Amino acid sequence: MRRLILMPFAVYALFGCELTDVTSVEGDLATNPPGESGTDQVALSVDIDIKPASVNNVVSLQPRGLSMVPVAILGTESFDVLWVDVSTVAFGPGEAEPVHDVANTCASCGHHLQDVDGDGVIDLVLHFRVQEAFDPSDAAITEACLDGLTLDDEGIPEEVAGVPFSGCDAVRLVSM
Ligand SMILES: [Ca+2]
Ligand SMILES: [Ca+2]
Repeated sequence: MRRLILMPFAVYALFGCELTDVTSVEGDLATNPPGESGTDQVALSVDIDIKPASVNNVVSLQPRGLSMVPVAILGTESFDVLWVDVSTVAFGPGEAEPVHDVANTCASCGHHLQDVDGDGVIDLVLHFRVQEAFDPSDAAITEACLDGLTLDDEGIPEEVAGVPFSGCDAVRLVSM
């Protein structure tokens, strides 16, 4: 383990460049979650779908109203969305919190379980205020990420309880 940690630093020192191989590390963790060491804080990689009904994922930055952007955390065989601690979830550069007020402000707000991609595995749909997730200065970004923690409850496999997770999806911000 020590060698694994030291090597990237050695490479960094030699070439002065940033390592970009994070994706493969996360991919490995998705199928082989952190084990006995317990100190590994690299996030589990999850799949998310910004605007589940949309492929282009266009989000309007128009500064009016409480426009919401839905984001689905996709469940898989190795990641049950019931593990998600919704209170820890943050989305976008602005790290917006999911909207909790289901009853009053709008019918489609709050979060719910739905199989949005039709793969037979339940997904978790959360809603975020566009203005909290994005700022006009973010207009050029092409990807937005969501992260959070899993619950640390009984019934959740120990290796995935109370651990960070993260996922990204393409997005196109428009200001008109
Ligand atoms: Ca989408
Ligand atoms: Ca699904």
